[in-house]
Amino acid sequence: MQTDATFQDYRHRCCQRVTRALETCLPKAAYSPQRLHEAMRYAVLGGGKRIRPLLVYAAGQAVGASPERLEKPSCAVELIHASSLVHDDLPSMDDDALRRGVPTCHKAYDEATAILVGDALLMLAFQVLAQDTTQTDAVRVHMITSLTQASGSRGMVGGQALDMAAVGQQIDLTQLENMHIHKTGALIRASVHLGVLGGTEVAPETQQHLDRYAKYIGLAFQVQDDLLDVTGHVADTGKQIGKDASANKPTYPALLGLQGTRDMAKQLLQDALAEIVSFDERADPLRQLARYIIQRTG
Ligand code: GRG
Repeated sequence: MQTDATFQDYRHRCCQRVTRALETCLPKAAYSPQRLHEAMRYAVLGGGKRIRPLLVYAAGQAVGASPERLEKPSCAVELIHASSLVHDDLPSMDDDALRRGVPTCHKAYDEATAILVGDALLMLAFQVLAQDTTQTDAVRVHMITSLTQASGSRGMVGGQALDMAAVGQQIDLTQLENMHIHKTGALIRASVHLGVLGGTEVAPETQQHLDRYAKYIGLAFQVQDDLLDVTGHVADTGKQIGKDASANKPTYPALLGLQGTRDMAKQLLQDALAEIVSFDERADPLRQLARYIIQRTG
């Protein structure tokens, strides 16, 4: 079993690796249109936990994929994530002034630039995947399909639509779960899937276990996010404590209470770990990532 220090080291190395790769694939700020390119780099390179790229690497490692084949997919998921954050912060969506402790993209630049940043990052994500020469044509198409499905109206964008429709509404646990499975869970699930696609001849049963692992941690991620919104351990992210609750958004603590929400997070962790119990030590980063997701304080 990997120690905590070993995992922190693994996480740090993966973050560095993906940040370097993102720096390379983003257009240089000196290229025209400079303001747009500068803002794209601002939105992607200004921090973040890089959980989705980490999942690509950890899932890929669990199935024996070479790190070279995981680099571009991990960039692609982070570019989509960054584009969604830029759009999520806009005045017409969550209307946030701070992200990762610094002004949101539309505050640092302007609203029109932020809309274009989100659009351009999304396109870049698919360009990066389409031009990934480390994959076969079939794998490339499979990866692009997986990521478009996870990001579109049947995935993250659809989840955001449900989220907006739920403001001020009484929704039940099933509806809340459905919203988060799409809004947050779909991209997390796709990250694990892309890691698996980086491997060769992965048995269908192994793929199913990893997919269920991803579903559980995707939900656990959001449950922990709701807890952090209430318990206030997000000072270093600059997120306003209690913002979701005060914005009349349905949350797990509102439906289950604090203890009920903590219990749910623990149960989801156990369920995720049970899916990969028979995997060898190459799956240790996946195990540690699942723990990190519900223990994180930011
Ligand atoms: C442009 C593809 C696209 C989508 C637009 C706005 C929108 C539709 C979707 C919003 C999706 C969204 C922001 C979900 C919230 C997910 C979430 C909990 C984000 C925080 O993730 P962390 O904690 O962030 O991993 P860091 O800063 O660490 O990267």
